[in-house]
Amino acid sequence: APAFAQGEGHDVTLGELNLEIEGRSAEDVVMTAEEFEQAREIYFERCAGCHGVLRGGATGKALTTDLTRDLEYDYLHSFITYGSPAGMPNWGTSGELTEEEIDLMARYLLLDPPTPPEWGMPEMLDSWKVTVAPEDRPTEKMNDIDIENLMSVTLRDSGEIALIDGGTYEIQAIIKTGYAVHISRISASGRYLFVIGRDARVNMIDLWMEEPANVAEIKIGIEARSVETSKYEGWEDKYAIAGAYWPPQFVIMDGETLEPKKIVSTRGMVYDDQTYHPEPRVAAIVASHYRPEFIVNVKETGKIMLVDYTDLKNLKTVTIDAERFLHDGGFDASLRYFLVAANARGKIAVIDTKEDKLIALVETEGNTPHPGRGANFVHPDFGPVWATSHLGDDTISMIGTDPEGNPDNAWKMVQNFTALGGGSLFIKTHPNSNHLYVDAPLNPDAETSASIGVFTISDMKAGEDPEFVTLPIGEWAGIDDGQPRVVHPEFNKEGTQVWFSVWNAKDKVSAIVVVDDKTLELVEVIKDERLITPTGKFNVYNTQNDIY
Ligand code: DHE
Repeated sequence: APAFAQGEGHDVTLGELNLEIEGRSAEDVVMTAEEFEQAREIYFERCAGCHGVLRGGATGKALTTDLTRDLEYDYLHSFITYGSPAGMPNWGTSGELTEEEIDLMARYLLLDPPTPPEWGMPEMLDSWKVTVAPEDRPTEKMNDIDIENLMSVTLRDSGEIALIDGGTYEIQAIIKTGYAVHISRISASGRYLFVIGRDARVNMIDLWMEEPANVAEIKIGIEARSVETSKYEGWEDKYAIAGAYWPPQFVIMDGETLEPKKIVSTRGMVYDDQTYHPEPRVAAIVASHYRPEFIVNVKETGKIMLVDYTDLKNLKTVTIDAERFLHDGGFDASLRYFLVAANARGKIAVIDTKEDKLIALVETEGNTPHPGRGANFVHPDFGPVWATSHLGDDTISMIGTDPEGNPDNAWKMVQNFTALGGGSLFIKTHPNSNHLYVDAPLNPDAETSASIGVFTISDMKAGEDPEFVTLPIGEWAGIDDGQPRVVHPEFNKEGTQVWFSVWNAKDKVSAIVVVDDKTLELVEVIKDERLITPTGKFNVYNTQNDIY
């Protein structure tokens, strides 16, 4: 813990900042060192993802002290309590932060943020563990699990994943991982599962073992969100890559052991005004199917790096100027084009991964596009499209993705329509489905945040707002304690059933609800005391093959 609440050699008082807070005097310190440490932790867990460790802003507003001291304590206090329709959660009224914690955070924001330490090769090697060496692993699949239909489910607040059978709904394993696992990705062969925690711990799980378990792990930084593995022909399972929020960097690792091979810093110039940015965080990473490359999206500088992994010593990288605040995205149905949201700029950047070029920057009409990996389907009038929902409002935007068959619609926003409400994070369909599912977990209204909107694709018409039906997934889960949010639709392998997480507080009952895709009827409610705060779910086959 720092000796002082602010690194200026003394505890800063309210008087020194000319701040008046009801019930406190000018001689009072803004906060004690102990409070500072507690606030730093809350900031890391709840705020840094959107606002940045150095508080430069991205999905959330900048919170540097030149701004916060003008806004003043009362404003910060009420903003944290009530949130905003543009995506700031209502930490107070939702009960997620207590009144004391909100007061603490409002005061914390008046002080300069501490800079966390660097994390280079020595730290990575220190944290690297191979628990089962490649030569000690099975040479064939040793279990009778239907691996392709497994779901890897993030148990956010218990620091675990659950492997659940997509056919029988049985929990096959609960595996300890990093704090608040963010995503799961699958190796090209389908054998290895990689997960990354918010604390930047990468776990590698061997699905062939009699009981799937960790075989290697490493911590690649202090804070992270993305992991992926090489998928190009001839390079299957050869490398893994993980991207960090802090320090801003990515690392390419051996695909069998996670041995760190090459660390690349992403600090540098913002693409447009070419000023230096100290914290350009690594957002989504995908593996190209057209070249031996990783596609690394750098948030604050707005650059997309196409990193050729064939020669790590003579690393060739194509760096594309795209747009600031790149966040999440996915491929089109042909897997040739990659679409990524520059979310705080309301744009989608489209990369042709065959030609290694930016081919379009499409403006969506909604506020803050948040596609997850997006949804691909064939629209009756527009042909193949990719769709995203939005964090800041209820808009769904569709972009044409077929330059050969439907050139007039290609890389244009062909239509916007509305779903349940703002606060949407994910949208999903499957090649075998005629439905498009949209969530709204961050909507301030409890009923909306516990529901899913469903559109029928074959009924969609150019120029007409499609109707949708609302599935009361939260109600179907039968949980009467807390205020669970319904998040992240994910299909089973066949595309016949769709799973939703009913995400409740850590000490309350959560569930997974499975729905029949044809009839939209409830199939199963999976409840188990081990299912603590389920959020993302990743079907092995669909994730391995980028089907969404
Ligand atoms: Fe995520 C994907 C970052 C909050 C669940 N999230 C991603 C990706 C990034 C990201 C960069 C893309 C990874 C990739 O494809 O390689 N997420 C962030 C944040 O910075 C943010 C806004 C704030 C934070 O503090 O983390 C954030 N995310 C959340 C949540 O609160 C969610 C709902 C619950 C949770 O588990 O933390 C959440 N994020 C997810 C999920 C995906 C994801 C389920 C993967 C979607 C997919 O289908 O691929």
